[in-house]
Amino acid sequence: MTEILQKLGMPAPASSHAQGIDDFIGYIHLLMLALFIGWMGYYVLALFRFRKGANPKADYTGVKSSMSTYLEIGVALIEAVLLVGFAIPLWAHAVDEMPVGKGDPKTDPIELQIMGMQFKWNAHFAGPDGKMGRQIQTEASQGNPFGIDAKDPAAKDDVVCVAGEPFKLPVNREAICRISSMDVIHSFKVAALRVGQDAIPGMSIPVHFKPTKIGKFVVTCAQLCGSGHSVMRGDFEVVSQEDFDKWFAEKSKAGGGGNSFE
Ligand SMILES: [Cu+2]
Repeated sequence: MTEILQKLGMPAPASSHAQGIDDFIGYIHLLMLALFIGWMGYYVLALFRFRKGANPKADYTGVKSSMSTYLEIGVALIEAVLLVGFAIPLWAHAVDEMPVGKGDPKTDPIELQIMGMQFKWNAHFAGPDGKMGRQIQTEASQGNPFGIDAKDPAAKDDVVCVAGEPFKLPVNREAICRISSMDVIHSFKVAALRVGQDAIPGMSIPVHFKPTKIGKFVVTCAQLCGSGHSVMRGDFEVVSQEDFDKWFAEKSKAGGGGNSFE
């Protein structure tokens, strides 16, 4: 399935769950194909069976048994059980189960905030102290979309990438992105990772994934958000843990969060 999807323009899967999503898309299409063939067969059968030649006089009474009603109710009940009993709980489980670290800063999930704004994506990591600087909503601006309080000591070492500056993520390590928006509704979309989540002002919605391929990727916006929607992008790079550590240390020392906004 992945090969067919790639021929149709889908980028090669680059996260641990991407293959599962591709397989899922494949199964849905196979199911739709089976339904299509089944219904088309039924349609042709109906055309043949109720043709004018075999039925010169129309029958206005129609079906008398209640069988079809019971069948319809049965199908609706089975679908309701599948949806409410299985699909929704399983999906909620998959989405809500955040990866938990074991206390090792090298292998624990890396957490960051992602902020959409017209028309850019911004990223904010806690610095080496593991603490994100205080954020004041009313202080948020184009240059400081996270509203980081420069006076807070915890903000001094934060790593912040704004105004289109690319950010980095370590390969083969869980990432938890808390997605938000500064203005209108955007949607965080990374096709190669098979990740998508709406960015809603006033909400912080977590998504988690594990990138498995080193390379350059693009966050696009999947929610029409204004005149610059089509050019709204956020570049990021998935790199080895060593390269990530080097970049992170440099960015943090350069005075990420706090200093640049004083
Ligand atoms: Cu947008």
